[in-house]
Amino acid sequence: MKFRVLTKFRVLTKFRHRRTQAALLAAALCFLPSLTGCSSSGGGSSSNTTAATSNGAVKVTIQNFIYHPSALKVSPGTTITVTNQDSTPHTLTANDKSFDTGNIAPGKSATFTAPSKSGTYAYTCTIHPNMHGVLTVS
Ligand SMILES: [Cu+2]
Repeated sequence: MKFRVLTKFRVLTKFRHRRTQAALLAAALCFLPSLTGCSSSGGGSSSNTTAATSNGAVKVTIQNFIYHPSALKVSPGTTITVTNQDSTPHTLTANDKSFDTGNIAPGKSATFTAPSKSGTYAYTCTIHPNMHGVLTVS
């Protein structure tokens, strides 16, 4: 009886020892991805900044609730074509209402004319006010 208890205890300690080893191994494995983890982030596109344009065709694409580019520089009176590549309608509407595409259905395009007055015009989507862009006329 005494012996039995002793072996049982031994098995238990052996098992415990194994568990701590496993825990240490797991901790070591968890530590490795944390070292390399920071390099896999950064999904934002860097192409969404200012686009210098001529008087030719100026295009804005809406994709994933983002205007591409979100900052656009054009000459006064330029015609700008806005294409909606999302599956929900969007607008491109100046905050001061100086231009407005109205609702653009999914997959459709609309045009608007840049103001004749130089300046910086912030615009948004009236359906999704968290969408923003800036049109610079100069
Ligand atoms: Cu929208």
